[in-house]
Amino acid sequence: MFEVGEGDKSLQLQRFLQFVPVTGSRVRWHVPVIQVTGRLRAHKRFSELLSKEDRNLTSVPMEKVLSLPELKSKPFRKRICHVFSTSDMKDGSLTFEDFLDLLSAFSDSATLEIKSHYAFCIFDFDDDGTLDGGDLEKLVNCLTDS
Ligand SMILES: [Ca+2]
Repeated sequence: MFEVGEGDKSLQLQRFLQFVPVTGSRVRWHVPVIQVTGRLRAHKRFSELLSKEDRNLTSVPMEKVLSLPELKSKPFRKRICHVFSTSDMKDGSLTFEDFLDLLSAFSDSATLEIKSHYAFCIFDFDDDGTLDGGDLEKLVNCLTDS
């Protein structure tokens, strides 16, 4: 599917994006595609993920995010949390802004560039900026749940 240079078995983001038909002139990774009413609904859902004693927390633990019906059947759900999380603890927890980014990227309004960017990030399991054999192996393991 992807051609890489001789001896180069990795695929970098720019090369990955060459396979994606690009429309529009500017790529904005954090496009606020969710409008005000959507943000209010998103905040309500975000708040519902926090229990009463957790309401003072600014981020939702990954385990709670994984309970969302939209993520339950996704094989990459934990990886998705890690990609969108800005937590310094690298624990996959999401702030409300992280949560908005996640919802924006998976919304119908997100551009192909945004979806492609995050797809690359999700598949780049070791966060080294390239897709290689190790990433492909983990991807297959996620799909086969092994
Ligand atoms: Ca990688």
